[in-house]
Amino acid sequence: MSLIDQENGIFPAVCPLDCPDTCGLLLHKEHGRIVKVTGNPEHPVTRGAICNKVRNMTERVYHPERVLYPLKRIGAKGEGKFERISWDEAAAEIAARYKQLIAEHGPETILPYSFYGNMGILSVDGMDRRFFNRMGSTKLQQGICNAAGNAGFKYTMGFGGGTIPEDAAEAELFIVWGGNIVSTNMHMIPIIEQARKRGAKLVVIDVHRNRTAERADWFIPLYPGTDGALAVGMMHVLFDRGLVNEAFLARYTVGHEELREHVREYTPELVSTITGVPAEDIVKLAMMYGKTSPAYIHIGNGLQHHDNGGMTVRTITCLPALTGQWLVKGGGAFKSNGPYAKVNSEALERPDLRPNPEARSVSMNQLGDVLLQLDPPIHALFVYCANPAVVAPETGRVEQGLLREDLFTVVHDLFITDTAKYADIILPATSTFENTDLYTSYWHTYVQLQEPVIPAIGESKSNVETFKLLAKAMGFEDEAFQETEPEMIQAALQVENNPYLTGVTYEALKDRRFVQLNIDERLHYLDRLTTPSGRIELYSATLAEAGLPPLPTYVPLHEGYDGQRRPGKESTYPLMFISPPNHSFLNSTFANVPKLMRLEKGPALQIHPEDARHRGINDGDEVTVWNDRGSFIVKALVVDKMLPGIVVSQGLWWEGDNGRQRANALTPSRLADMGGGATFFSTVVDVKRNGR
Ligand SMILES: Nc1nc2c(c(=O)[nH]1)N[C@H]1C(S)=C(S)[C@@H](COP(=O)(O)OP(=O)(O)OC[C@H]3O[C@@H](n4cnc5c(=O)[nH]c(N)nc54)[C@H](O)[C@@H]3O)O[C@H]1N2
Ligand SMILES: Nc1nc2c(c(=O)[nH]1)N[C@H]1C(S)=C(S)[C@@H](COP(=O)(O)OP(=O)(O)OC[C@H]3O[C@@H](n4cnc5c(=O)[nH]c(N)nc54)[C@H](O)[C@@H]3O)O[C@H]1N2
Ligand code: SF4
Ligand SMILES: [Mo]
Repeated sequence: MSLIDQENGIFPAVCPLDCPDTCGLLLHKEHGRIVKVTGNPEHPVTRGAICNKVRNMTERVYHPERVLYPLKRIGAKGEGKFERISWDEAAAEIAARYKQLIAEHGPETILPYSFYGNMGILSVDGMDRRFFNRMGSTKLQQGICNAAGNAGFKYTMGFGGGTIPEDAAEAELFIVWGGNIVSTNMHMIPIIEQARKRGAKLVVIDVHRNRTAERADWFIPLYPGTDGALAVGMMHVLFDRGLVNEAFLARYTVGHEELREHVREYTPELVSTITGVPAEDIVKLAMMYGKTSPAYIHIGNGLQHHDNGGMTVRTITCLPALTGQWLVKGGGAFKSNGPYAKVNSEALERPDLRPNPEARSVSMNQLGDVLLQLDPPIHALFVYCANPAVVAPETGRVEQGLLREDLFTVVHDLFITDTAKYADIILPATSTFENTDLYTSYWHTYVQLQEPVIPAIGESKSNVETFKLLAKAMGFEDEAFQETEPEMIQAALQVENNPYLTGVTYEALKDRRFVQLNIDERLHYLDRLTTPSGRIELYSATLAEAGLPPLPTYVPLHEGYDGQRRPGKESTYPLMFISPPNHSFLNSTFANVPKLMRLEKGPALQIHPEDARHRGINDGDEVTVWNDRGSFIVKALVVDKMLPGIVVSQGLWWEGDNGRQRANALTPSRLADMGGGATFFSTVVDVKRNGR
């Protein structure tokens, strides 16, 4: 009997959210309904602990506002008025519009916009890709999350994977750099706490005294976008005090002599004026790093959402090479361990189906510009597993684009999100507990299988089913659109060039639920230095060719200030605005779940007492935050948690009753230095008290 048919019981599941932990879950079913979600104690890494968000997952799955059937717009765009239609009508209308647009303008007039609202590989890198490849749509560069940092890591190391959690457990020093792991990677915390019991230290380097910093042995606040300077300052001290591992440098790196010369100018005194970190603290940090082994660096996502994000991560990634920490179990650095579990994307996405391999591609970070300025224009947008009206930079421009009368927009989601309000057609999506899918983690080393535990709610359909149906309506007859989920999983796991996937099979997943990657020491990152030189590239000729500094370098932000309040060339407002995730939402997911909204108490702006005083702002005042891109209305929290000149608003809220609750109204759509990354945090604003 399938799990769906069992009315009562406890069934295994996988957390589908875009979170490194990829927890094993247990779904408790009574009378055919999930009544409770708990952690699966058998999961080797997450061990039965889950976050409060997902403990409340039933509030999302059975939310009264879930979209239950296809909807067609009857009001004005953005007004949110829809009427029920059937799937047949929806599919017929979408196919007719697409065929007409393709005949008139060619397939590149259609743009898919997706991200990882569900991390299921079949859902977001599977049948959907086949559909848009076969059609020949414009391609989407998905740089919104970690693109700059991952590119930076790879310039240094070649391969993207870093230190795995089991190894990190052995560290004596944990540096959490630009990440808020208490909220965003909670299973790393018990690993650190266990190590602290035997004397290990936790250092947090951040622009904000976040929840993780509150726990640290040492919190080092600094100015946004200046981390690269801090890292080269540390290198200066490491070379200067003879704390580098010469044998490692000679054997595994290129460019150490150039680097030694290059960092001479970055004295602690100079670096202090850039970062705002006292010179003696820079020396202390470098000495601590140089003398403690194993020393682990957790590179967060926050520090790379900047103009210089790629270079910052590339630079930090060089630190373990200076001290030889890449050779020490528990040492090294982590940015994303996703690459270890890289599946067969060609088999899944079928780029061979594409009639136009050279089709243009556009950045998801510039959706506003793409919709308003691209020539030839986009006439149809298909959004799934993403909520760009809230999460994309410059949402004012995104909104303007979505308002275009000649744009045909389809949104596949569980809810009428702020984006879906602008849709011509909304298609209802299943929750992942209603689907079959494959999950890898970008932190730990276990692969997991989800099988449906409850039937699809209402008329909702999974991404796989939806794109199969649309393929049929379009008349795509390729066998790729007939494949079942198990067949797709088998194809995904058959990879010639990824030794880590050896032994990970569909059968093993069915049998054991959690199947570990084949990570043994021989296959660790130092044997996979896939840089052009086959070594760790402290000097990168590839970067030089790309017109970027070949050596680790501090590059000031276009929009921001350094420790001396020297402005970037686009800094026209006085305060730097940082808008990282909050504890109770997952990007904009859960921002419509009342219980979790209440816990977060509404959007807020943390402002330093000095900055508040100049502006006559008191704790609890309603304020407007603004710049040339737009404005954002929030409650002020006057707190001493950042250096003066920095304001912080956590969480991505939906538009709210005043229509102005979106932090991304203020953020820029400029691209970062590498990987087409987003620059959310390289933003300047001003703040005033409302009601005057
Ligand atoms: N609860 C919760 N968990 C999540 C998410 C969520 O929304 N909520 N989102 C998920 C996703 S998609 C991701 S990518 C990860 C992200 O999780 P993390 O890797 O933790 O990254 P962020 O939370 O984006 O940012 C972390 C920190 O970066 C800091 N920061 C900003 N600019 C700078 C800077 O220039 N230098 C330094 N040193 N620090 C800076 C911010 O103050 C913030 O404290 O979390 C995932 N997990
Ligand atoms: N200011 C600021 N902006 C940011 C960030 C920040 O720190 N600050 N973080 C950025 C980062 S790191 C990221 S990753 C992005 C995230 O941006 P998004 O990936 O767009 O994340 P969500 O807002 O969670 O939207 C996901 C949507 O997918 C839907 N969904 C879930 N499962 C399914 C499914 O199976 N099928 C379909 N069709 N839909 C589904 C959900 O209901 C939800 O509406 O946001 C970025 N934006
Ligand atoms: S959001 Fe993260 S911590 Fe919470 S259950 Fe999912 S994977 Fe685990
Ligand atoms: Mo992300």
